[in-house]
Amino acid sequence: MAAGLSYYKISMPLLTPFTTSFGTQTERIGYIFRLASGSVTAYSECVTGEEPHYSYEDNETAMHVIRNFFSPMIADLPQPRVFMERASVIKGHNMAKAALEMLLWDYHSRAEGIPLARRLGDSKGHADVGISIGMDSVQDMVRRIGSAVEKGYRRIKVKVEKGKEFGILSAVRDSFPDIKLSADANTDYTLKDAELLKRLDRFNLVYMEQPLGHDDLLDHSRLARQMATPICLDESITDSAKAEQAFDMGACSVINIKPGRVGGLTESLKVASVCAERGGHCWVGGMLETGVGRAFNISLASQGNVDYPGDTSPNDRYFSRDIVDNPFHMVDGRIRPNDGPGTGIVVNGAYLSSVSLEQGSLLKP
Ligand code: OSB
Ligand code: MG
Repeated sequence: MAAGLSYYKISMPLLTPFTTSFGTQTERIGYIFRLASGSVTAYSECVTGEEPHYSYEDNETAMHVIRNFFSPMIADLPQPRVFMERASVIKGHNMAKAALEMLLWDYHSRAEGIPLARRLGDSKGHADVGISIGMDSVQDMVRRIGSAVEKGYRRIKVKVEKGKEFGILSAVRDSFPDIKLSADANTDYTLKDAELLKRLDRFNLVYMEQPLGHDDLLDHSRLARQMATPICLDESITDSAKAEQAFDMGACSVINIKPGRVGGLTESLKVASVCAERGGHCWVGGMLETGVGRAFNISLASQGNVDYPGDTSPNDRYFSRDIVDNPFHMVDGRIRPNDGPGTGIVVNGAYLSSVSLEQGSLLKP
């Protein structure tokens, strides 16, 4: 059956600006994809943003490779694994690949009438939820953590950067001595900072996320040998082979899995298996997605071998109104994936168009 593929470049203001060591984000600007064939309509989201700060990909590099290389590969509606075999002729561009790979997961699970969480494998029926708190005045961070703890989040992660880590972590630990706490540096340190980083052991973090370079494993393994705090890798783990190497080298014991970063859900499941086989831990991260990308993350986070709480807050933490009519709700620090086929999200087409800067077609039915 002929498939129609459309894109929407959305711009949605965030309820609160989000500050990491690489900058402050005040809106989510990104691409939503819609695949329609017969009676089935599927959606996905590309997690790139306007600037290549988190990785080398951005919205326009993603659109370039999707328009010119990847979209023709999905015209015959292949299974996600078949698409990934075809897409492997293009090096990298994982976020762009993932956008179409996840679109096919949604498409095929909707066509078969099966919830994505179940089609992926052994779902626990819920995701355990943590929160990622951007940098702000220490006072505001402590206040926001208080409200997150009250809402029932199962793990609090704070963004840190070189020079601000002691101020943030001492204040947070003074107010909340017992919470499950982690810190994410988004690559702000080098191995020369090892002495400073070792002094963070006193804060009893469940792990420290991506302290060193975005493509480094070796220095993380050197740091891990000196620190009591476990290392969690985010940016450095771009596929399951990297995950195996990281465990072999002792570069980390925990992995933040983002389907966009590793090229989709097929590869995400492999990374989760590697973590389980090596006696490590994993959880599902986020990229401030709309309700579209969020639904994939929550289905993945509900898998049996994802054992730590993720950065998968409910929709209303990010946007005053999301583009889906059935946002997720957190109960007792958990979110249940939708029961309906595929991601189960109901996209509001009129609202999606109203928040779009641009829309168009890549494949005509
Ligand atoms: O490093 O995990 C990260 C957001 C954008 C880019 C990188 C990261 C993040 C987050 C936010 O931590 C997680 C979320 O709530 O979506
Ligand atoms: Mg991170």
